[in-house]
Amino acid sequence: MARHENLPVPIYTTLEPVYGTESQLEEAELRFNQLKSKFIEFFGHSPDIYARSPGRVNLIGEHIDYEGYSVLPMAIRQDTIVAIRKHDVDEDKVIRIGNVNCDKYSMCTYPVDPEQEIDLKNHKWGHYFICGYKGFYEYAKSKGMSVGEPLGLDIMVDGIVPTGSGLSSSAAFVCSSTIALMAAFGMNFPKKELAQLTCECERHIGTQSGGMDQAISVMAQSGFAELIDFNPIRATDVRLPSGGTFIIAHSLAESQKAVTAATNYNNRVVECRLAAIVLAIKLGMKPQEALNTIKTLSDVEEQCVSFASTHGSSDPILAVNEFLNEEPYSAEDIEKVTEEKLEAIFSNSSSSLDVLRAAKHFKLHQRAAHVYSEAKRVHAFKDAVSSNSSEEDTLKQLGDLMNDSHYSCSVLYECSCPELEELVKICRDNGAFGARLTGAGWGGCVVALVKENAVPQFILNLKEQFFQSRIDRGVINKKDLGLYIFASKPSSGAAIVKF
Ligand code: NG1
Ligand code: MG
Repeated sequence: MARHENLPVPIYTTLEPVYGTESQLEEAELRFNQLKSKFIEFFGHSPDIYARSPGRVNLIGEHIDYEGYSVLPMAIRQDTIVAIRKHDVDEDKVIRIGNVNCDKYSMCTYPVDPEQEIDLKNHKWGHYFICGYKGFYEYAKSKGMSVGEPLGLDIMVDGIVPTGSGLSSSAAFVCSSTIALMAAFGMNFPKKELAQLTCECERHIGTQSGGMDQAISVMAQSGFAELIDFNPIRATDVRLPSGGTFIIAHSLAESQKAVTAATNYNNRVVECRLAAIVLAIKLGMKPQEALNTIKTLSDVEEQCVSFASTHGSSDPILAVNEFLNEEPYSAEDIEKVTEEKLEAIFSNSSSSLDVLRAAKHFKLHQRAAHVYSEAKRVHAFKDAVSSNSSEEDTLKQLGDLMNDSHYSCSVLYECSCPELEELVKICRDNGAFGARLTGAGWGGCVVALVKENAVPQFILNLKEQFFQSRIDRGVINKKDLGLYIFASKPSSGAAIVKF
């Protein structure tokens, strides 16, 4: 059987194969109809074609995709749909991007030049489409495909993945945009190529992300979580135990990753790189060689093998314990080991230089300890799912791994926040097997594993114990509660729809 990362994006002429249940299908039909009417109202034409791509919840494996380690997410039913029409040669050469939610997201226009720079100082929602636009042209060019002179485009977007919640609304938007463009040009790339190119092009927004979100959005299969490996990208179906349900709940702290990158997300990417370089040098590599070859913590594993002869194990956590100080490092401490200025190490990455300017110190031991232990938990999770233990035991094991993951994110990686801590505790107090922050953190959602038949009561309890006080204070509207807490089944991945 062909592995699905090698297949192209499926093209459907009806919505049934995409939206699993009857109620989802009804909702989707409404949304597609509304999208089409808005498109005609704004642009005076029907769209040529549609693409959709879902958000995701990461079950385990946080902040390790950019270090080269496998992660285990599943797609959620909430997605972004993009309708597109390519202009004729005699029409105006401009990209117009509208949104069905035009009160919140006003129309954006951009030039058609695929080499345009994205104005990061002036963040606009339409920038995510332009990421996909640039990515599409860069990819086509690198493959020698002829796409002709850039033409104008009409775009209309409908996204229902909650933003700033760690559920990857950004990847859903970038992937659906790129796939819509590809389809409008009559092309279809293998999913693993799309996952790679959308990961790279989302970096135009200024975060040095790994590839998890785009990979799962493009490659998800209904009914399965996926073990995603990188270098090369692969997706392996993981069937979850039937007696448990994943509940997603929003802490209502919005994590604005694009705005806080220098102190949060990109800061951790830089710390991991520095931890990897220092560790490799301590394990015997020449500083210059380490600077040239060591990009991620997974690159250091080879060095750890030499360590096994003296320590009886090549477990990188042993090397972290032996060689990385628990006290935070100053830039000078690190430069003594690397024999190179930090500014010089990161000279070709302006977002990393922003990190260096903002950082007071670097916690190399803690970040590396998180990454190496989290990488192991992903495989333990996958093994627990496929073990022969009773369902109850399996769910307990999965819950324990989720709790350990949260502890590591919170204490070692420091990407939690008070609202997430409160919500995780409430989930556990109400009988969840396990609960953890999901996505980048610093706000956004938690995911909790709950016994299937306890789900309705669990949701009621969370409403009472976490959300009610926020409704009373006017933070959210009671009628919107369903957006902030819901059960999620593994949903399907990206698709092209042509009616
Ligand atoms: P969010 O912030 O949830 O979209 C981010 C990264 C992922 C991964 C997680 C942490 C982007 C687009 N995504 O996800 O690649 O590193 O954080 O595990 O930046
Ligand atoms: Mg995102």
